[in-house]
Amino acid sequence: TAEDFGYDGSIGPTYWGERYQECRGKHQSPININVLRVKQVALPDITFIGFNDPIDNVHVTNNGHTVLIEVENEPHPRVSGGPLDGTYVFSQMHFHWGDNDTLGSEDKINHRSFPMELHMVFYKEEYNTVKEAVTHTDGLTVLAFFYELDRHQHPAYDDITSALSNVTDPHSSIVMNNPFSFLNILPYDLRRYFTYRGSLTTPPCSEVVIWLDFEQPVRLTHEQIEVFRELRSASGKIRHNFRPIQPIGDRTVFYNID
Ligand code: SG5
Ligand code: ZN
Repeated sequence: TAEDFGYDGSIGPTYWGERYQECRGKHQSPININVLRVKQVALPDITFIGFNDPIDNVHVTNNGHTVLIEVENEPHPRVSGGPLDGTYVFSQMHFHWGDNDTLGSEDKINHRSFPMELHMVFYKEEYNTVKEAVTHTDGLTVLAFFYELDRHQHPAYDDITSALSNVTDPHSSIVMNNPFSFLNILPYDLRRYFTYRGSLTTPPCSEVVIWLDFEQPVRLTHEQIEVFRELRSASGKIRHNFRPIQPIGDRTVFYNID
């Protein structure tokens, strides 16, 4: 649960496996993606359902490990197609970042880190709940988006950063003032992505995630990313919350370009 793992010292990633057996598994996330070793494929188009709709009652929560964005109203956005069999329902999104702009992403590409990464977590509709979904190897899909630095502010992120300044304390939560649309915060190109089978990147590290890592980063200013680094946990600022890369083992990463 929430307070028994962290990113430093005796509760850091090196020790997760002592309490959570699955964190020692052979199909863990994150990984480094070596672009020379990926298998190029032309997968069916991904269908993004409800990503364009303005959503009211979006909750932003500092849970002491990251900031979670959740939607209250039904129906939740959905995703299908690509490598996915069936439809996956939005659960929550959250971010991983680093102490400075040279690190912070979880997956890496050719050993390159990005300053921040967004995870949109979806559970397979036929499993009805996240709790049930995490007991199936195809239970979750996470859409992952990298960030890179730009000199120009990304206006769609202003609503998020102003929400963040109201949840700097751990276990604080607010409802966003303005309607929020998923597509507005994503990169333009959603056709090029890497996909592989992996795990949750936090305990319990369940190996139930179909990862989709979109190639085109979202561009933010240093100042916009700095707002995330002001968020606090019970023991001070959340300076970093990314897990180190794990062995790829016998897995193949696929690269969709079509
Ligand atoms: C997130 O990472 C959230 C989890 C999420 C994991 O950071 O974890 C925390 O913030 C620690 C408490 O989301 C929740 O706990 C929802 C309340 O776990 C899940 O989404 C489980 C289904 C791991 O997600 S990740 O692999 O995409 N990084
Ligand atoms: Zn995550």
